[in-house]
Amino acid sequence: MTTLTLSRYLQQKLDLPGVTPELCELIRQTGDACHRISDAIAKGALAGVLGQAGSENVQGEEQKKLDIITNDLMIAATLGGGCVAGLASEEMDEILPVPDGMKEGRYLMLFDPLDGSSNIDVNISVGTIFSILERPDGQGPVTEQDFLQPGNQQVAAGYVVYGPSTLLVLTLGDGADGFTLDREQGVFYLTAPNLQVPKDTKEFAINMSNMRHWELNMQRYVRELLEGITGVREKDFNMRWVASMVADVHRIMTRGGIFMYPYDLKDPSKPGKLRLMYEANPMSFIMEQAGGASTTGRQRILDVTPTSLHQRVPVVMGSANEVERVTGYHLET
Ligand code: AHM
Ligand code: MG
Repeated sequence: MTTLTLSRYLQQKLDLPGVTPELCELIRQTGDACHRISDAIAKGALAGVLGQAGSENVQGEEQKKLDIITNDLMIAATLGGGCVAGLASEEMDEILPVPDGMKEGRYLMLFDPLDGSSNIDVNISVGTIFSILERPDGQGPVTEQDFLQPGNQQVAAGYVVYGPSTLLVLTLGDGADGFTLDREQGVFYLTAPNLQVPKDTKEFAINMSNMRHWELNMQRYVRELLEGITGVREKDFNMRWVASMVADVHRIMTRGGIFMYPYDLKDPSKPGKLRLMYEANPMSFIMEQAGGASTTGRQRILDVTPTSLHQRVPVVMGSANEVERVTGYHLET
């Protein structure tokens, strides 16, 4: 049984370039928020937290009560904690700078407080995703432009899966490590050090109901997977789709696989469903740190230059050889 707590783990990482006591403190604050979120989710109907809130977020999606509760918990744990200059969230139209009179820190945090929220009312795993950037040098109030940095500038990223147990996976740019929450103590313990995603796989995750809307190269790739052992791939593939990115990607972090939410022509104004800043960037950073790969189908996600806070991107991530194949098919056209 491991005894390394998240706090002590962070202390040990202080030798790494770019890791500061302030960054470690911000991650501890985020861990506390996720512990509270885990409690709220576990109480479910008993706490009256399920169902719709009756509002919409900036992207026109209906907000659940828990979307708002979890967003508030993330803000409460971090905004006044002295480590951030501002926050941005999938659930907030605008950035949230540290209010006047409160201590400003050097970091910017972006998060999806409740990923996979369509699963919440049916008691299936959901998650929280966060991405931490350093505020660029500058004076005056923090601006949206300060947040618009490519994913390769992230100093840390993590996700938490609220499943049968609550798991945090974290990277500080030195590999990816997994922690399990001891709910009674409220402490995360290191339980899965140095996660490694196998290069090859026989498992894929995609919402197949969109197949007719994909580009032809994506249709070709998946059709070949479905041909099985007698087809060009000469092996049988298995499919899994939880519809919570954190849960689908966590399975891949554990045993390999490929996760795709590709570009589709259903709504040409949206280049994919997932959000670059809150979902694709942090998950790509973690995936690469575990030896996996992540692209839009045409470009490494971490190299995409963001143009707006809530922008969407196609996502292909997981076992490196499989991601390379999908990307190769896209680049042929
Ligand atoms: P959300 O942040 O509003 O929950 O949306 C993102 C989720 C991802 O977790 C998941 O991969 C995807 O949406 C599921 O989409 P679909 O409904 O097409 O299965
Ligand atoms: Mg999400």
